[in-house]
Amino acid sequence: MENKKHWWNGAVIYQVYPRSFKDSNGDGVGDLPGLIGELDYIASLGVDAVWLNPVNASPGLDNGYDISDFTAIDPQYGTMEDMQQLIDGLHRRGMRIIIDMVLNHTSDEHEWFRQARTSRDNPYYAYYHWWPAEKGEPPHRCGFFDAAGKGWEYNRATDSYYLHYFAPQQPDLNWENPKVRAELYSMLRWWLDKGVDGVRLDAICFISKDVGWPEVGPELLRSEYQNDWGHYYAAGPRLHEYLKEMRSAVFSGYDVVVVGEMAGVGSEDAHLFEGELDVLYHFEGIQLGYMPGAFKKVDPAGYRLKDWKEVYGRWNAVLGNGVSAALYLGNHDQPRMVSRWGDDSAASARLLFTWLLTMKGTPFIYNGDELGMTNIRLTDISQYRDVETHRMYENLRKKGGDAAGFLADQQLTGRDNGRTPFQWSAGAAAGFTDGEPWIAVNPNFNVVNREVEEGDGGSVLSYVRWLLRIRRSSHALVYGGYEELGPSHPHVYAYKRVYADEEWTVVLNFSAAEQEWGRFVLAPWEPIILKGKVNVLQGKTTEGR
Ligand code: ISL
Repeated sequence: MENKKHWWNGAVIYQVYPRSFKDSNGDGVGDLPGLIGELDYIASLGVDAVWLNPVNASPGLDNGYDISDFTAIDPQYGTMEDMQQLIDGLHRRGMRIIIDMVLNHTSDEHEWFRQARTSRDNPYYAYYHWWPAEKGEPPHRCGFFDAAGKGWEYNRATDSYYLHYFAPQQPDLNWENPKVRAELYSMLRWWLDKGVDGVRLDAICFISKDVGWPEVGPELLRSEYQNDWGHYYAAGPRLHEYLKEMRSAVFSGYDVVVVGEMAGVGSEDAHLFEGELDVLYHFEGIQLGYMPGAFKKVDPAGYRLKDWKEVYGRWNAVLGNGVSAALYLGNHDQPRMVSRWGDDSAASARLLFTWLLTMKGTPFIYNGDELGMTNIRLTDISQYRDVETHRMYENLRKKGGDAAGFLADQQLTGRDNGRTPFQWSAGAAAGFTDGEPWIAVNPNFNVVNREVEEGDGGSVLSYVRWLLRIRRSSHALVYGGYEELGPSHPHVYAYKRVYADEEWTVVLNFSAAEQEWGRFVLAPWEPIILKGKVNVLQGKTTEGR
């Protein structure tokens, strides 16, 4: 169903991880002036909006997802003036900006928590969730980034435990408290008044907790929540109430897009977010190929294309009801797209982009993927910077687990794979910084980089630009219906996109071997795009990076 009411219907969003994008002052950390200097590059891609990962003041334990001041910019990224320049610079180039808002938790260095932890009588105590020690041990909750895997941390001054779904340094806000909600809403309005065009709400599905604090034993977790805490956390009783309230208190007054990061939410519940979110960033696709119930462990059999088709076909069926499903194959929490779903080759990158930009939904391009950047595959724990990897490693070591096996898994799944510096050129540190980069540069930067790809009509970069142009010129690829063709082929994904008398057929070989599909013989990783009967890709996909 067509819905062109808002600017984001049909938009393609480019995600910038500022820490790794471009450094302007030689401290090895990407920053806002660096990013501002590259806005022409971003505009040259042909995207509509930028989603910027958090740049708020933060001790940086989780690279900015631990905010200590919501209305200040962290000095390592720049100033509020830089932020305003970024907003204006994007607008001048006809693009929008979506900022990242972390509302499920704060940093333990946020003023609210500093106060809260001093005494049970402090007014900020009720801004967080506590379990008084006189009641004994709190019921088990999982802490994703906790070295013991625990979601409660003891605080001596108050003789109570506080809840943290992520690291102990990321205490969860108590949304039950109307003061907390009012503060967050006015903070959001403050940002929207600066001219930002949307928000990506981090881990927003976790904000409502069952404050009866039921025991969630392994049996219940298995039977009700697919053995995954994300599903339990996303099933809070007041989630929809809060999202509706936030919509009416904040977003309804602005023409902004609301993207919700929704781990643990399935397609069967997508319709419930109508009138609450505009884009539902679900995890069902990105989690394919992971072992059920084993956080960040890959299934040795890999993912199967039949499951991929099933997931996206099912989500497609819930589209068009006012909430759009995000399409993404990588982000700052994931390994590189081309390493995860392809084989690191430029051919596989082009194939994946063809799907991303011709499928129905809201596509997100993660910075660097447009160059075909690959996993770095670090070999030693000391090379990792990510709190998740370190805490999982500590946890495993405590239990005497298989450290070598863990490191092998991290080469496939570790978040740092997607966080290495953007590869601008074959120069020192890939042209990212004049200093020492905060995390290692992928050694393939001399072949995979923007500079060489600019000059190569067959590069991944050139292909992405071309595809974005094709997409923009077509109503069918953006708003058209989606119909899967030949669903039983194990390696070929084919579908039609139709709008009025405009019809496109996309045939994608998701394998490194030749495949037959009807009258076509597809080369390894080859995409075919037909507009009516015309093959628009002829000669475009055979060479180059
Ligand atoms: O819950 C999960 C799995 O069941 C996680 O995937 C979780 O939803 C995801 O890690 C949330 O990510 C976001 O919030 C984190 C931050 O570290 C990530 O970078 C961010 O994208 C904590 O703020």
